[in-house]
Amino acid sequence: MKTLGHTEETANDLMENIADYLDENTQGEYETDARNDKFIMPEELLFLEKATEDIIYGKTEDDKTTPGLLQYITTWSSGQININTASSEVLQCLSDKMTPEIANAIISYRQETGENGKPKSFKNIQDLRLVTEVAGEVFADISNYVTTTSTYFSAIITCQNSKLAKGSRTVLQRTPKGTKQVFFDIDYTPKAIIRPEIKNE
Ligand SMILES: [Ca+2]
Repeated sequence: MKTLGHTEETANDLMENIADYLDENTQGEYETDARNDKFIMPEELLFLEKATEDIIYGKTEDDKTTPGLLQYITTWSSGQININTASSEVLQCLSDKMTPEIANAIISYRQETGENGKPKSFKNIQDLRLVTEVAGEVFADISNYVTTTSTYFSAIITCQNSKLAKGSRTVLQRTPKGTKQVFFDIDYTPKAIIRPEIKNE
């Protein structure tokens, strides 16, 4: 959240709110309607007192845009960050030592052209050392939290005309035995795709 421009206080309040919502303990400050279990989907954050729509979906004020948290988080994960696909903001969350410059160096490496004419990718996490900026210290700090393959894939299908926007979402998990569907929401319309003049009917 600090990477997105929120204050430490806003970040800490939301962190405590999330912790109370998640943990089995029911004695916290933010236990009203808490699930006391894992989140099922990222949008559940909207139930939380400290997660305002501005934080979740982002806002633009005085020409300054604060991106929404929703595009950086997930509830389906192997627990590791894919260095072949992660955004600069997500990479920066891996370590205090991961500056925006180092995160951008990783992204620049991915955009270079490899031997086969395609963009380069990290074949394994040791390949991260090929990025000079990821010095020994940074690598040691993040190596346990990163991977080079994604396990979960989310697909959002939307239909839209001048009056109506409708969508659905599925989440697939790649397993050694093949791909399985782990989530399906038949009535999911991402707020970001709805133009201001269009309302669901
Ligand atoms: Ca709790």
